[in-house]
Amino acid sequence: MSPSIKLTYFDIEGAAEPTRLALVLAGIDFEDERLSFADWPAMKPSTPYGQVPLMTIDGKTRTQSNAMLRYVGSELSETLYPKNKLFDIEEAVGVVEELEKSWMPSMYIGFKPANFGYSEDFPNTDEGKKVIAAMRTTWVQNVLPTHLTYLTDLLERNDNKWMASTEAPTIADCKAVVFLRSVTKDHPLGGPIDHVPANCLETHPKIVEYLKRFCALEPVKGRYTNGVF
Ligand SMILES: N[C@@H](CCC(=O)N[C@@H](CS)C(=O)NCC(=O)O)C(=O)O
Repeated sequence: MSPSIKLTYFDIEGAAEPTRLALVLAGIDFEDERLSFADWPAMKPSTPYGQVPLMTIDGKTRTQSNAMLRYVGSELSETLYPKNKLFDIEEAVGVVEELEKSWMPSMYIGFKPANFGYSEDFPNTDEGKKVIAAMRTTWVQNVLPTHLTYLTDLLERNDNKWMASTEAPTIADCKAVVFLRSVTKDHPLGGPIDHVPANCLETHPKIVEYLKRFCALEPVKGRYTNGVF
């Protein structure tokens, strides 16, 4: 019997969406609890690390989105994280995580400027606007294409199917799709991502086809109403 699962996160895709996708692909019923940003400050101190997502499994609350994703993949599915494909899957996960890492500074300079030694108001200043534009434009033009080529190589190695050498999508695809969607749709915290055009993946048509293929999977079809995929 499947365990009783509640996944608690904000009403955005973000860090919980790979696990939500894994649960959906595995056909597991779960409670998809969505917090409002307004409710979060009151709840934050009661969470183990001051963060979400939280996953409550048969009444026990766990943290860390990657742990949740691997738990669902290995314990609740035959195909999302099969042991005999562990290396292929983890290699693909690593390639996706490098892409995520490359984007973080350009993203957070606009949302959390204090983490980079700037004032909270920095994004609204002339200098801030210039720096953010330069960082994001450089990422789109010079950094993203290299990573998209790496992801295309992974797909080509697997007959243009999935990121790891498997017949069915894996946890690597759950992560890849969520990230790729995140740069091609409006950002939940504040409209379109300035300087990142929604068509920024079109330099790599195999990636575009891949996203469409994933989003057309029966359990995923119709899930997304925003964004280009
Ligand atoms: N390592 C954690 C990171 C989770 C995380 O960064 N959560 C953010 C949202 S994506 C959060 O809770 N932010 C609210 C806060 O820190 O107050 C995981 O992967 O689960």
